[in-house]
Order: sequence, then structure tokens, then C-alpha cells
Amino acid sequence: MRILVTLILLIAVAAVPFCKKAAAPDAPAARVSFTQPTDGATVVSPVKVGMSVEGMSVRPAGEIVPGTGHFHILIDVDTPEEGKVVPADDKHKHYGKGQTETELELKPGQHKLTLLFADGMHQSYGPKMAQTIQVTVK
Ligand SMILES: [Cu+2]
Repeated sequence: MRILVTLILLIAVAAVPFCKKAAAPDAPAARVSFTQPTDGATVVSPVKVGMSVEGMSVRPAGEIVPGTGHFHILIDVDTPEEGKVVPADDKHKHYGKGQTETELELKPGQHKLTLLFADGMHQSYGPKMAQTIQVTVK
């Protein structure tokens, strides 16, 4: 009997490291970034865009799972505040299948591109989970 109790205790102790809480959206390490294009770049349409997140993980849209979300690219618009649902139109693109790259058709000229992470119900994680860059399309 004592051996059994000891065994159970050992298993419980061994399991502790796996019970760590998922990273909260406001964990200091969590952030998103464009892997391409770079800020200030001159590019040609269609523009190849790469999306990356640290401190959280990508998950297809559909349900809210703490520490996860999907990417959005906002074109020439402001970043929705935390908790606001990201609109779905040609200035707010959703990558709800969990995509991390895409190509954007952009008109020639200067554009502001914002990469934004939002939860499974498309609710913005706010400016702290966004990155804005400027590009010039030839
Ligand atoms: Cu979305």
C-alpha cells in the first residue's frame, strides 16, 4: 500500500511541469511580426507576406482557446481595440484556417499594413498583438 501511495505521489509531482498555464495574451513575450515584407520596403503587387507569432500559437478560427489565435492583415485602417471583433471586408483580411503566409493585391502607392492576432471568435488582442509597417507598391 505504501508503495502505491509513493508511486501516485511521484506521478503527481512529475506531472506538475505539464500543468503550466497557457501563455496569456498579455504575457510580455507574446508578439506578432511580419517576416516579410520589411518596414519601408518597396514591393511589387501581389505582395508576398509572411506572418509570425511568439508567445502564443496559431489555431484555426472557430472556438476560443486561451493562448491561441489567428492572423489578420489590415490595410490602411486602424487597429481594432482589444476585445473588438475584427470586421471582415477587403481592408480586414482574416486567415482563419491558420495560414502564416499569403499574397496581397495592392494598388500602387503607399500602404499601411497591420498584422493583428485575434482569438477564435475574431476578437482583437489589441495593439500589443499587432505590428504596423509601411510599404510602397510600385
Ligand atoms: Cu478572424
